[in-house]
Amino acid sequence: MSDCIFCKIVAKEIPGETVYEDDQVLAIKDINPQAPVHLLLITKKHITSLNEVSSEDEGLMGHILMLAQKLAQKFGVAESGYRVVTNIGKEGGQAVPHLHFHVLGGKALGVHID
Ligand code: DGP
Repeated sequence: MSDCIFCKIVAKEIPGETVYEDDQVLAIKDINPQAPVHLLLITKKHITSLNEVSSEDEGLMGHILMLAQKLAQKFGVAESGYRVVTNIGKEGGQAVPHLHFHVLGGKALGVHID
């Protein structure tokens, strides 16, 4: 997707603070962190959101959740607790229409929805 900002970050056309990369996923620090640890785990394949994930992406979904666990450990929030979230669509608060998972931690996170 030529006009997708996360595709451009994956392609290194726009800089991102990379914390992990493999053939399926790029993990970067969020540009506008909501917590001391705020990572974005971005699929290299352009998928608009969880709504567009298909059965062929099952392995990728398992991989990205296991990576969230590993990065939480690496960034020191696994013991204290953290949050993994993906926003979907307009009312889900999704600003960037390219599938990504937020990993948030390093402070007590609120339980409010909005
Ligand atoms: P969401 O609302 O779930 O689509 O979250 C998008 C997140 O992406 C938001 O927390 C800010 C972050 N973001 C947007 N543009 C950039 C960028 O160019 N670089 C980085 N590192 N993060 C970005």
